[in-house]
Amino acid sequence: MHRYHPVVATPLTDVPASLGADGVRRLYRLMLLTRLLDERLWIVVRQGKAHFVLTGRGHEAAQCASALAVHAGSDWVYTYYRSLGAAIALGFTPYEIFLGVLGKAADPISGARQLPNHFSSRRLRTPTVSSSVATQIPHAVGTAWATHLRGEPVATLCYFGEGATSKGEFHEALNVAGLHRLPVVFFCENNGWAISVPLAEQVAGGSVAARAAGYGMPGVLVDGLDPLAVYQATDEALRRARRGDGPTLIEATCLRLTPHSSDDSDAYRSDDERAALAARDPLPAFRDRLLAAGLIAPDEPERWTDEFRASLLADQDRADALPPPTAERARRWLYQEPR
Ligand SMILES: Cc1ncc(C[n+]2csc(CCOP(=O)(O)OP(=O)(O)O)c2C)c(N)n1
Repeated sequence: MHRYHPVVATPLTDVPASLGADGVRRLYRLMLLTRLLDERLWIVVRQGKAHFVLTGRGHEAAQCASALAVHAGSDWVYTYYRSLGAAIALGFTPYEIFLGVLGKAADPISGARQLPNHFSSRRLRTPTVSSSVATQIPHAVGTAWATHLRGEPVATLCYFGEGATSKGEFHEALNVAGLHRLPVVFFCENNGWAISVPLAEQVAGGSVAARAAGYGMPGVLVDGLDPLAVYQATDEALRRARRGDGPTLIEATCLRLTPHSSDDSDAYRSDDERAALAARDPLPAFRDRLLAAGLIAPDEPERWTDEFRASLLADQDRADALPPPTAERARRWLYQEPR
């Protein structure tokens, strides 16, 4: 018994050619997997198995769709702590993410030395990032400058929130990128909140995209709840960068459907505000759009949900069975080793 029975399928007219129908199905599956992993990670914290988690619920459309436009393993990507969906779409596995969240020695990102979800991988060309807000932005510009000097036809994509655009690093980095027409795409996920500080108290002028004009680059405002629009905008900006036409600043409007982190009470938002956000959740909206277009079958969302839930539980158990790092490792790489 399924709830969805589209009678007449209406074709989607805005599927980007480079994504295609298969790409659209893949995008929905990635968003769904990200959401189910996200929910699982918060349960793991409530179970007392992990001390902290920070996810991107409500950002899945912006994150998964933009990451699908990356040439993974060739382009460079700087994520931030909220980039769970981008990480999954780039090729990090849920098992790897459980290893970090559960603080296991086998965590491939940092051996559990960093906070969870500070994604890095040599294979995926995602350099390590700091928890310090906005520090990845000048790093991304440095990477773009290096690839530019070497004449490599690759782009660098850099993710951050709108709160990060108040930091000096953002302005310095965009100035250098604009000045030298570097192959970098700045991707701002604007969820309206920097922890408890609303956009109106954080971003002078009220628009992130408009700031691009001051740095001599295009600023693109995109609906971050519409995965196809996000894919199109990011794909175009990355192509521009790869062919040597310079940087772009994209502002994708998103929703933060959870507290800032598992350590945040969310007390500064009312129940009514949270309910209004939940009603605009991008995941069921995209599902219904694809069902109506006949791009996914009526039974697929539920079937995929069951499959993903089972595989995530198996991943969690497999990761949970492994040991934590040894105490001796805590100081390694911090001080010079005794000779
Ligand atoms: C330099 C610095 N200042 C403050 C913090 C504490 N902090 C962590 S996340 C965050 C909010 C950032 O908001 P935003 O950039 O909008 O991203 P979001 O978390 O909303 O995705 C702050 C203030 C920090 N990590 N680093």
